[in-house]
Amino acid sequence: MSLEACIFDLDGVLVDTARYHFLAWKRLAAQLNIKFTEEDNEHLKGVSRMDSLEIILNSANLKIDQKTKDEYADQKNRWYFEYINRMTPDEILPGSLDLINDLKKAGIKIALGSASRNTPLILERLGLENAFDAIADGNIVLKAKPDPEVFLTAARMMGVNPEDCIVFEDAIAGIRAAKTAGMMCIGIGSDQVLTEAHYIVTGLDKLDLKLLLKIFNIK
Ligand code: B16
Ligand code: MG
Repeated sequence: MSLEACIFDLDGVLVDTARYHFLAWKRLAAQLNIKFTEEDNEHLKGVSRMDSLEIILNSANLKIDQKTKDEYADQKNRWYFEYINRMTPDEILPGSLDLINDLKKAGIKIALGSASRNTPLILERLGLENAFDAIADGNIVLKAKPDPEVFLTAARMMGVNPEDCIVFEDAIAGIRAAKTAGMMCIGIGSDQVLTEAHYIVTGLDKLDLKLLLKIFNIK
């Protein structure tokens, strides 16, 4: 491969919004008398809003109609919104800005590839709304991760070949999406969980351009 572009997942890679998703889902689960732990929340990472709700309802064998599901998903999002609407640039995870600037200086394109429909608000709160060459998110993508659509859309928007892209992902579903797209993938998180990634680090602060080139043997 020649490194043309890097695609960043949002929740769990650039910012720790997983905590806010957890608190909002937990509040909804409590209202429905469903037990919901941090471990349960792991299965929702990278998964779309409606699919996340389905997972929670299925865990309690709860069958409800689509209109009620839509109301529950909207309610969860209103609670989530209260958290993200208060975010500040201080919440950008360590190493993110250094890596983004490193890549930009080297002429490598950067994109965002997220399942979240709240991406525009989160980027605005972080001051990153103009940082990316392309943004593919839950507002324009139809098929959720592990479908590769989000990453293929990002590559197409940047005009680069999928095989010349590296994806940074914290979710198993996201790693599968990147690999199905034919891209290289760095897992951000635990090496016990993200075993399918090509390489795993605990955070973007453990990476720089020199190391990326070395990992993938790019001259
Ligand atoms: P929203 P990512 C994903 O974002 C989250 O990991 C996942 O927990 C969430 O359900 C999904 O976005 C949808 O988010 O409700 O804001 O549309 O990791 O793909 O950046
Ligand atoms: Mg994520």
